[in-house]
This record gives sequence, C-alpha cells and structure tokens, in this order.
Amino acid sequence: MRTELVEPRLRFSDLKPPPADFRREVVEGLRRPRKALSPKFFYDPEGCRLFEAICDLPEYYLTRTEVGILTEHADSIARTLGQGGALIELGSGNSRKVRLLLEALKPAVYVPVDIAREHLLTASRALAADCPWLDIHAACLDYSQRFALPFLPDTQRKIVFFPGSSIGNFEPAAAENLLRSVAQCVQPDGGLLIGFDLKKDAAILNAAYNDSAGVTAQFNLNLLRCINARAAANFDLDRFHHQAFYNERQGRIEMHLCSEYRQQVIVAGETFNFLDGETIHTESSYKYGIEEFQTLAHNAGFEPDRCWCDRDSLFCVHYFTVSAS
Ligand code: AVI
Repeated sequence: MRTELVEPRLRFSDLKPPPADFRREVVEGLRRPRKALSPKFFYDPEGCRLFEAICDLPEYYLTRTEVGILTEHADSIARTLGQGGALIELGSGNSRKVRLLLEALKPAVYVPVDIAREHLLTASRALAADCPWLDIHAACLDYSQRFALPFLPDTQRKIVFFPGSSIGNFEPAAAENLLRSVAQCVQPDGGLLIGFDLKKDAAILNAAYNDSAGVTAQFNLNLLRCINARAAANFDLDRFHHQAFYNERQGRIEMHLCSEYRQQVIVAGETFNFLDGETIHTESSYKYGIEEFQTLAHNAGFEPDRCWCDRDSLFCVHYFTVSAS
C-alpha cells in the first residue's frame, strides 16, 4: 500500500485492486446455460452518466427518497451514531450523499472507498475544497472482496456508510459476506449505516426500472456497447431489448437483455447462439423487509440499533452496531 499526501488534509492510499478480467468474465457469463453478466460492468463513463440520469427520473424514487431521509434526519442520525471517529463510505462515487451528514457527524476523518482511482481522487479533491475543516483519507480498493483499512489506527472508532441500496445488487449470500467483512472492519465498537430499498407494490418497482423516457433501457443496452468495444464483439443493439420485472418469489427486480431473433453473436472470437426471446440476466436488485434485512445483518455480526424511513415506507436507512464477539 502506498499513501500520499495530496493536499494538507487529503491523503490517498492505493490498495491496488486487481483489474477485472473483462473479456474472460464476459465470455464465462455467456457460456452459462442461463446467460448472465455482472452489473459491475454497467459503469463505463457512459454507464455512469446514464446512472446519474436514472437517479433523477420521476419513476426512480430510490435516490430522491434516501436523500430526503438523510436530509430530514441528519441530526437524529448524528445523535445515534455519535460524533468523531472514522466515517468510511463504500463506493463513495461523487460523495454526494455523505455531504448531507458531514456537518452533523463531524467525523475525525472521512474515508471514501472506491475502485475507480481517478474518479475517487477528483471527488475527494472537490470535497476537500468544499469542506476545508475535514480530514479525508481516500482509499482505492475493491470492497466487494475482503478488505481492510490498515492505515486506520485499531483504537479509532469506525462507522461504515453504505448508501444507495447498492447492497441490493449483491446476491443475499454475497451481501452477507460483504457485511461480515464490514463487521470485521468496524470491530469492536463501530457500526454500519446502510440504505436499502424496501419491498413494496410491484407496480411501483416495475415502473422504477421501466421508466417512460427509456433511460434504464439505454443503461442496460449500453452494456452490449461496452462488450463490443472491450471484448471484440458484434452485438447489434437493435436486435436486443431491455426487460425488467419484479420477481416476487425472489424479492428482486431482474434486468435482462432479450434477444429479438434467433441469432449468433461473436465475442472474443467465440460464437454464441441466442434463441428468439432468450435473455442475458444483467442485474438483480433485491428488495428487503426491515426484519428480513435485520436477520441478514445479524447473521453477518450486527445488531439493529435504529432506522429511519420515509412517510410512504419506500426506503430505509438503518444503523447497526457490531455484535460483541
Ligand atoms: C446501483 N443500484 C442500487 C441500482 C439499483 O436500483 O439496483 C442500479 C440500477 N439499475 C437500474 N436502475 C438502477
């Protein structure tokens, strides 16, 4: 690990996350009897732009609702979590949501964690300019793998902030593993402030992932453009369409790319056959009941402390403390 002092109150540690083997992962996903790709591949620059646009869509209530909860309850959240200590944000992106809490929480240090090195540095610099009173220690790492933050003293209290219902994009077993490694990171006296999307009327969920402007469809189809560019593929984007639906039994929105014809596609020199109507599963977005999520967190080593929801019970921001070991 290399740590550099970027600005007087901004440090940067590169924990050198190994780059994903895009071609291999894509080819392996397409070889499966039920073709599937990882949603992590959505986020090329165009995918990031489209996701930002999704967050502002009228049907996509998640971002707006979570921002509303954090804004309305910032003081109550700060009283519950306590001030000081290290505030660690997983997948910090543009650090937009944490800004709503920083004034109230006054952490001793804010630790944005992200895999995208340049984006992390740019966002950290912008935050440092806006909050000259704040110590920032950015860490470039892949939090979906077991992680540690060796530059933080063992004695410092640690709270992980994981907003955005990003946990919903992990399969439940992987979500539990991730929370287990968070529990290890914040032991012995820390906690986890996490935002997750709640189970609700399927019509609301279906609308959120099938917006009338078609931005989610573009976001989904952009994955094929990425594969064409990065894995020498010849997907014809006019021959696939976006599909998203709530799978009630699994408690998740599923996004797929559906082949409109029987066709062949070449990816990295290998030919893949598609039946008419066959899909590639591109994302799952799990929705939880509060108790259901508490059980998941408990199994990972956390105890529920307090939660904040919006008036319509669309979204939940929950604080958990780490269980005594
Ligand atoms: C990033 N993640 C929480 C989003 C979600 O709602 O699962 C990704 C997304 N996919 C389609 N719309 C938004």
